[in-house]
Amino acid sequence: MKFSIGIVCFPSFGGSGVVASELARGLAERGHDAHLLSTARPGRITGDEPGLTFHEIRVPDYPLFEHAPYGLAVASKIVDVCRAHRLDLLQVHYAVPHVASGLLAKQLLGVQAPLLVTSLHGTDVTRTGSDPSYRSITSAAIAASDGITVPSAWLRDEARARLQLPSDLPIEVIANFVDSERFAPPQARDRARLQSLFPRAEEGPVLFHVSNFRPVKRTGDLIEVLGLLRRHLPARLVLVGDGPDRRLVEERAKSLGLDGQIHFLGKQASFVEWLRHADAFLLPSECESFGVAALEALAAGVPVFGYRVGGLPEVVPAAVGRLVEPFDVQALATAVRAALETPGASERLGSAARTHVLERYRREPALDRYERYFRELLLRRPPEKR
Ligand code: GMT
Repeated sequence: MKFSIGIVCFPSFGGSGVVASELARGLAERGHDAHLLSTARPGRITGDEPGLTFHEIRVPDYPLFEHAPYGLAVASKIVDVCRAHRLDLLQVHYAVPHVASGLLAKQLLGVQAPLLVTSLHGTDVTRTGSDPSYRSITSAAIAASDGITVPSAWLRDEARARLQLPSDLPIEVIANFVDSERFAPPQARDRARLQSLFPRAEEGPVLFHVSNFRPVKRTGDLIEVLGLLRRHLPARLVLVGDGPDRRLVEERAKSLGLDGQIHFLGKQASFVEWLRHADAFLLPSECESFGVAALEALAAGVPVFGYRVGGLPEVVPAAVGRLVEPFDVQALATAVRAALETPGASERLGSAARTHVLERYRREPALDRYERYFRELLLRRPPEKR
């Protein structure tokens, strides 16, 4: 059964945008009619692809508005796209404010309305969605959705508790996935690729980090870990992404005299050519419902190190990296050092990481799960709506 689906997401450098756009692309490749709705093309969707149509959500400003009403622009675009393309399903990624926009659009569309599927991601449950300013409408709109997905069992339980969702409300756990052909280890790991980013530094292990540099990522800890490690090893750190804490990270590095040992690549549509030559990936987040960035590193055969928080233990078992007590920077540095100094340890973890990803997080089985889930929802519709 082929279906037409609208997928709403934030385009920003972040896991939910990556998952939404990869899903849209994958469903289009399988012959479904996919429509991606966002304020800009998400980084990994660079042009039109067969079966995949991008619809730009415009959020016009007006001097009267202190804050442009983004949620209304989203709802309005959904209505327009549904009227023009008769969508069967609408999947909104990140609940705030997308689920409320989706529900409003659904009510306006009446009998033409698609099924509404809400895909929760993380802070839409733990921060924004459970903030008193947004909670009533977010909880009610999630509960009124026709389907709900989460990437980890941990986030399912958090959503039930924090948003006080009915205990019998079905929530489907579908783990995030990775394109394991694109994120793959190199034929041979070649540190020189990364060494060229530090022309004046002596050769040594390279740590890698990718994020949007929001406070939840605790990016300052990266610098502390680097400082602790450098008492023993000539380690360096490569950073991908940008965001509010970047300046703090740069200042802290400078104050510790580590600025020559870190290299900021900034926002990159593709960074795997560097990532796959790294020795370790650091993700010292305060919380991660899943950790797509960790998954991409594991797929590239790079072991992951971070704190035992949220859904990360579901993605990073001990065989593929180390998660330590939150927020013990010393323990984190010790774990990384042990992997780098024990002969063969980093390679063993990296090779187990690749196998772990191929067994559990490949793109095609994840697309199968989504397809199956969407079809089940569609088949449950009353006959007059099919
Ligand atoms: O929830 C967020 O903070 C944003 C979101 C994003 O768009 O990057 O991140 C969440 O969703 C990702 C995709 O499912 C997960 O990999 C991240 O772990 C999760 N972030 C948090 O839980 C902090």
